[in-house]
Amino acid sequence: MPIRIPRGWEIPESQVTPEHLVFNRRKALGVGAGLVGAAVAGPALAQGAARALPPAMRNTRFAPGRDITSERDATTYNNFYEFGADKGISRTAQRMPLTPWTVKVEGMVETPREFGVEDLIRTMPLEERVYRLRCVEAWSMVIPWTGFPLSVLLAQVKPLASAKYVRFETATLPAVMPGLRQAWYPWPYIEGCTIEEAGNELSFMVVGAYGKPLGAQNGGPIRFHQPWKYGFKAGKSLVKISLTDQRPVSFWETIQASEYGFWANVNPEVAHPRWSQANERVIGTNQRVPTQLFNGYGDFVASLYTGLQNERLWA
Ligand SMILES: Nc1nc2c(c(=O)[nH]1)N[C@H]1C(S)=C(S)[C@@H](COP(=O)(O)O)O[C@H]1N2
Ligand SMILES: [Mo]
Repeated sequence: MPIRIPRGWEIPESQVTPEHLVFNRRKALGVGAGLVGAAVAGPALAQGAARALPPAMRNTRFAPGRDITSERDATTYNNFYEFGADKGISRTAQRMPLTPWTVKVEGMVETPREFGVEDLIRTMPLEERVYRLRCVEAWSMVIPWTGFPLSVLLAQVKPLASAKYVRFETATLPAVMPGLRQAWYPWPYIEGCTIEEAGNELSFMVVGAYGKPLGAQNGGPIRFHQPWKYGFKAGKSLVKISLTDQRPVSFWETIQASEYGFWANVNPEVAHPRWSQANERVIGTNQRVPTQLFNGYGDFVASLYTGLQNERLWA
């Protein structure tokens, strides 16, 4: 059989197939625990304030199948409209004080609570997950986040059976967020998901990246991430998480519902009204790679959507 040398623009097989996910999942189930591998960097200090993050084991159940994006790219190419509408907000965002910081978890719960992020970092079961991030703008990164499952946080407040949705609200700090002066935007930045999606094991509360406390530009000190959805679903710098029976209407949905819907699951076959979603630019490389259904996480999440084919699941 002739050896075929892939051209530069061709995609290695390993990046196309979700097989590695299936494999790791089986392996993880086989040994009973998903937490293996070496600890990442030890306690690290952010600039200025004494924020620390204990070492967290990498959970290899969620292998990304791609190289991790450089820390420099992930911390300097950002979407965070509260600080400005371009990608270069990281320096401006450093003005946001990240400590002390509290997040309320309230609404349709038995025991509403306000958590200090430093307390969450000390008490929650921290792990590192290397997740893909697919922006609706057709670029992507691979980022090692440190955090804990949203389900563990919600268990602390005991959601009522009547709660159907989770609503995430970002801080509004006019003194340090110049973007808020753009008064035509529907601040605060709101996002949401169903209670079933919130309970999925992939739904992750993020308090660190690259083994360090989460920087302001990435949504420090605490943000959300659901890697099978477009990145805009991941609310940054959260101050409130509410359980509700009303479907939250998000920031972007308010601006343009036809382009940014509630579900926003990644699907290469459903184009954005203004561009294709078939492939994505991998930040830090010259590559475009095919986009995968559910961003490659279908084994974990596809079952959430059975019976919902009448919903606009993909945009
Ligand atoms: N509060 C808030 N959260 C936000 C955004 C934003 O503008 N404001 N942008 C979203 C978008 S479009 C993306 S792609 C991701 C980017 O996260 P990152 O900068 O950490 O890569 O954050 C999401 N969360
Ligand atoms: Mo995005």
